[in-house]
Amino acid sequence: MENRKDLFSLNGKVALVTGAAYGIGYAMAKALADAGAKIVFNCRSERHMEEALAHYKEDGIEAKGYICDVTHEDEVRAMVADIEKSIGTVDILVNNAGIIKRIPMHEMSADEFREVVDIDLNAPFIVSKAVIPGMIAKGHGKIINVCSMMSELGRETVSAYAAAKGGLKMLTKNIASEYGEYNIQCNGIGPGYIATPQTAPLRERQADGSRHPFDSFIVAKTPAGRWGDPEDLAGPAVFLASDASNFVNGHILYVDGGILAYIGKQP
Ligand code: NAP
Ligand code: GCO
Repeated sequence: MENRKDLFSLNGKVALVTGAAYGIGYAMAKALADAGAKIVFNCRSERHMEEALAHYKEDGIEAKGYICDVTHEDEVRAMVADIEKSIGTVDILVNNAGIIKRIPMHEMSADEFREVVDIDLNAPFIVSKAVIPGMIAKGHGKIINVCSMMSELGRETVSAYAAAKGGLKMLTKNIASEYGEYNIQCNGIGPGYIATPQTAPLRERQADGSRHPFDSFIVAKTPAGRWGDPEDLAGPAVFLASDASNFVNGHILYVDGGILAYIGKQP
């Protein structure tokens, strides 16, 4: 590294952030753009795409968007081929797209379980598989998988999500193991409880105007004493996408305000 000031620069890099129409994906994509990367993203909904492109433009970011369901390998391969043809090899992949279904396991259908695992675990395999050949040819690459506290812990009603995110932690370690020799680093980011549409049901005000019990529970369990903001993921994402992390591989970086370290405040 000639000049340490370039350690976190992403100038000249192409970053694909899946599911970056809003939420954590949007915040990470904006951070990567602010560090110099050219942003490409995807989602399934035309309405989300239109709103996202307007949001990126407002933020001064010339993002390219694709309507692509990450569980459909043919759509993913076509998207990556078009990116490589029209913009360049994908240097940075953030597997962010994900869903959750909060259903007691004994009431969850096998199809509902499969849908969560398909998006949260199978899709990161599909998208990573699509970009790795280009990264090998180019001699470098960064893959960042958005894991979760549920990569480490379980709780009621999130069996499919925890199984998927636990598997994603191990997929991260396996990609790191299999492709490290090609100068590809694969790491995970594990957000704590972040205020996005995905967690909105856990923060809804009660009929009497009081806080949702889960909202109060999370604030008490988090040393930082607050929910995370998507912006809290910006710095960790740039770190794992940049030369600053070239010898970090197979690591899950938890961005959780300390919740995984803390037994919780006495009621
Ligand atoms: P979100 O607000 O629900 O956003 C999810 C994004 O993924 C949307 O852009 C959605 O757009 C897209 N998406 C969903 N399924 C897709 C598919 N099959 N193909 C393409 N795009 C798809 O979620 P979030 O809270 O930002 O979470 C983002 C990631 O962080 C997820 O992997 C989540 O599991 C993880 N995470 C979240 C938290 C948290 O507290 N919020 C904590 C830890 C980890 P469309 O619906 O238009 O496709
Ligand atoms: C839930 C939440 C969590 C968060 C996140 C925690 O219902 O428990 O949605 O799963 O989304 O994954 O790291």
